[in-house]
Amino acid sequence: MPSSIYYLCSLALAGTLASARTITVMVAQGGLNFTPGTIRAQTGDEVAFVFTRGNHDVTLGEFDRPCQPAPNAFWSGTITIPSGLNGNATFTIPIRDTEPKWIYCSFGRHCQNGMVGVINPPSEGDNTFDAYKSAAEEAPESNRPTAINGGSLIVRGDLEIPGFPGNSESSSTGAPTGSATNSATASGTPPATQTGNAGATIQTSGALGAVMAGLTVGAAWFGLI
Ligand SMILES: [Cu+2]
Repeated sequence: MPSSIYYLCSLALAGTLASARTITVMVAQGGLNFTPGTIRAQTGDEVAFVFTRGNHDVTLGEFDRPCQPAPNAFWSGTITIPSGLNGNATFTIPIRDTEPKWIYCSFGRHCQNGMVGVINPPSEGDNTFDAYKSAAEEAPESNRPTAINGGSLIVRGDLEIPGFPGNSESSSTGAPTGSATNSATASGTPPATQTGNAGATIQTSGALGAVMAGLTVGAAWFGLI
């Protein structure tokens, strides 16, 4: 009997692993939006936000407070990718429950201009993607957390993010792309280590958060999409 139980448990585990997905969301590929804007994910899935251009972020908000971060919100940090630069960044969050998660870009007035989305919207009721988007248009301002939180950031190619250790390491060796990992867990955030051969990975840390906050100010100074 123990072997049968073990077998069944193994089957259950294999089933769980097999069904976990990574759902890709493109950031600002065709304007100020997330594509798709409505994301359906199951517990155990991951959602990967891919940044390829402009100045953007992804922030966890709340339906009733559009363009404002939720308590302990996940935040990618402001990611700046100048046009013509060969590089991209991916911020991946784990999905730990199927509660609705309202998201927005806090850069400039992107949230007010429609750069919002939702993971697992309610199946009924008034809290819809369109309602959130409409309410965001009226939001007086956008705010964001002070540090990258709640996910892992992978940077690839020539993209330079101040304070991102993988970039300096890869450039100092002369390699076109490098691999470096820096893992440090922010308080209250379960670790989710990722590594990549063609990228550099970072977990949230207090020091990086401070640097990224500075980057946000710098990016805002440029004032462009
Ligand atoms: Cu944006």
